[in-house]
Amino acid sequence: MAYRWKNDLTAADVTPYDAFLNRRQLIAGAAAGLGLGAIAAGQAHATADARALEPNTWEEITSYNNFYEFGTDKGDPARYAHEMTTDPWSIEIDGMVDNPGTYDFKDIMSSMTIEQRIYRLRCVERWAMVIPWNGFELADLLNMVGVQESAKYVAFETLARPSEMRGLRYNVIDWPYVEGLRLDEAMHPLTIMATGLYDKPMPNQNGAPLRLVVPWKYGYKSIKSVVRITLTDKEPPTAWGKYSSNEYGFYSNVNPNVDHPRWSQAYEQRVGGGLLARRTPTLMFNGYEKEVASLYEGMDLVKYH
Ligand SMILES: Nc1nc2c(c(=O)[nH]1)N[C@H]1C(S)=C(S)[C@@H](COP(=O)(O)O)O[C@H]1N2
Ligand SMILES: [Mo]
Repeated sequence: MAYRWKNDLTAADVTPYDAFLNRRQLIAGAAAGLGLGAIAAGQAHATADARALEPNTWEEITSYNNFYEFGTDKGDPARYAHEMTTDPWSIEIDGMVDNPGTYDFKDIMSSMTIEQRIYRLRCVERWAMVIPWNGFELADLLNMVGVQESAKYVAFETLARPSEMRGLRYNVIDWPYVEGLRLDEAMHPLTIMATGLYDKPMPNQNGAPLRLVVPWKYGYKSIKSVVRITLTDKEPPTAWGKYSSNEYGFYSNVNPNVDHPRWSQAYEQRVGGGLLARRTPTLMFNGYEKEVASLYEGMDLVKYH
């Protein structure tokens, strides 16, 4: 990639104290406006941005998780994921690539540019967070191994080690957990392999040592603890798509206008306390419409949900 992606949620915009103060004032201003029963459209929009920019705490991000390999309770990953060995770790990269092989995680880390990306995460279950990830662009890794002309999709696979993953005793979904992206989605500069959060190595419950993050799609696309990446010309099967294809489509773009068959997706709820925890409208492509809408131009987003 010739350039580095800079969006509205980089550390530079979020961390400085004056920016923080600014957001606080926006929130306070909006709250006052609410009391008077009058929020200008612009002010309401600023409030939504202020809410979106406030990262969740380390505690929230590492104690409320979905990682079914360790159980289906939100607290199970924090309780049991420490049983997973993450060192050594290697990733098999195969299929339609020039340099297939087994790549050591440490070698990958030393050849990639690690940056901080503060992204919204929206689970299909309607809870949402803002997470300061560290990681590298998936495109950089794919360019390193050399994607062949014939490749159209990227398939991903999670570790499946029954001795260290107690959730594998239950056939909730087919193990290993698998996911997939279209090649242009995988190459998009917003798509990262995350290797840490809050500038610390990735906690096991969040998908150590590296997991995919695709911020404009429902959280289940962001597959954890990846051991295999395959370039292919066929749309790859996905763990939740195999479970129920009409509920969990291949694309799974966050979309307030396409409901889950069993619940509305018009609203979401931030994990975490106080004023920020209120129900708020779901954002198209999770707030990344400007960056990714062109990937889906002319596509029927209901049919290809
Ligand atoms: N291997 C694997 N990856 C997974 C999951 C899982 O159960 N197994 N859950 C997904 C879901 S549903 C969500 S919402 C996110 C949650 O990521 P977090 O726990 O880091 O917030 O991880 C996704 N990746
Ligand atoms: Mo999820």
